[in-house]
Amino acid sequence: MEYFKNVPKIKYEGPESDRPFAFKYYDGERVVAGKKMKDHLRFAMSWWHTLCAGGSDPFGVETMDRSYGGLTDPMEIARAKADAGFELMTKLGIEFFCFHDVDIAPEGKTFAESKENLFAMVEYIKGKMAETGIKLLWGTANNFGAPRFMHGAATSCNADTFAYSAAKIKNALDATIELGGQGYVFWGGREGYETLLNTDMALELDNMARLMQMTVKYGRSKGFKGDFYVEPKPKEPTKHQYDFDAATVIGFLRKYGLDSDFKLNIEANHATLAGHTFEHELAVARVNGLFGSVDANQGDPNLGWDTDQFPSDVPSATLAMLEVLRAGGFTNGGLNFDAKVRRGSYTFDDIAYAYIVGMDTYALGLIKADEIIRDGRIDKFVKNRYSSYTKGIGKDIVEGRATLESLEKYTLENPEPVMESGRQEYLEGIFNSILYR
Ligand code: XLS
Ligand code: CA
Ligand code: CA
Repeated sequence: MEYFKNVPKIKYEGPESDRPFAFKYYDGERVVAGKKMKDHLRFAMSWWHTLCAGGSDPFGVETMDRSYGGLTDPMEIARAKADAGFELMTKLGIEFFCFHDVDIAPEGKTFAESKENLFAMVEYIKGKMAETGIKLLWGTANNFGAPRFMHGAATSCNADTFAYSAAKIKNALDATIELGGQGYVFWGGREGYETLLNTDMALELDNMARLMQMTVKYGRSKGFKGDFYVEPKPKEPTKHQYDFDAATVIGFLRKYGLDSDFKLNIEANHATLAGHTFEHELAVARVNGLFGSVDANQGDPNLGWDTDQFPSDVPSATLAMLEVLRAGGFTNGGLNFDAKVRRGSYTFDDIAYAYIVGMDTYALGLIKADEIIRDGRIDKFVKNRYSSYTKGIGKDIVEGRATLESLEKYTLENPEPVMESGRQEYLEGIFNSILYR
């Protein structure tokens, strides 16, 4: 059965094309900065937003048909979702997908039944992957939706919930390994708290690390060679999320000796919720050697929550792709569209339009980031700005020869430092002139 009936195989037609079902900038085979676009961008479809979310919000029911033509049996629906997902990815030329355990298979009445459903769907999806050549970017467990997770998962006050979370992660990781996944994500979910009046923060943090340590041990023993990721987010659903932002997560990973197995999965909308820019979070991951993967989406500057919109902001995508290129590109990671169509965009056609604009936005971001690097003026400016560290007293500082005494002597013997302009507006002008030429 065909689900995206109006959607043809999407091809690159160039910016002049006025056909809606066409790429204007994304040309997977085009070589940019030494690699094919598709290998730079490694686009992934998010199973949950694309195939499961029906557009409900606190004020209204679902607007989108996710019964796949009126199906009622949960396993039949699960298979229809897989069929629809692979149809969409094939039509868009998307080579990867990401999932939570409960996205691909319905929960049963017991844990054992849920496990059976999960592995039945793993077999089904494996067949689709073999047919299409589409791969798994990363898997994860939804340890936040059900009532048992109301006080958190690894950070729950209830040890039975900790155990349940561990059991779910074991199965989600087994499913990821079985499907050849290149990553496994921990997003905080309800790992945080509402009030210190009922919270033992020290125990909760230790327990969160304990579950990650167990996961690494188990995964490596099963031959998983991919990356584990933590995805920072500052709020939603809890008031204080333990994985607030990249810097907080890096401190946590180092404290608990997890930084050689874990990297970061940076989401654009989570960066802005934390009061950072997307590129700031990517840079923090990069300079700490923990850049891993990206959840590509965007928030709304006028709304203070996680709107998970499809990315259409080209300047932001350009700054993000500059960071990705500076990090040396993706290895196991990629650009997962953790994004959903607006509630009013309720048709299957809208999903295709959303992916097209997202893919075009990142294609343009990549092209422009490469042009900025090749133009060289911005990099040259930055290099020159720090040139005082390449000679004299600056060289002594960075090479470890300076002491407080030697620097006092230097300061006593020399005149007041002479400042140079930071030239922010000049640099913003260069950025714009490359973006809009
Ligand atoms: C929620 C997160 C979530 C993770 C995977 O805000 O973005 O979807 O990416 O659990
Ligand atoms: Ca995400
Ligand atoms: Ca989000």
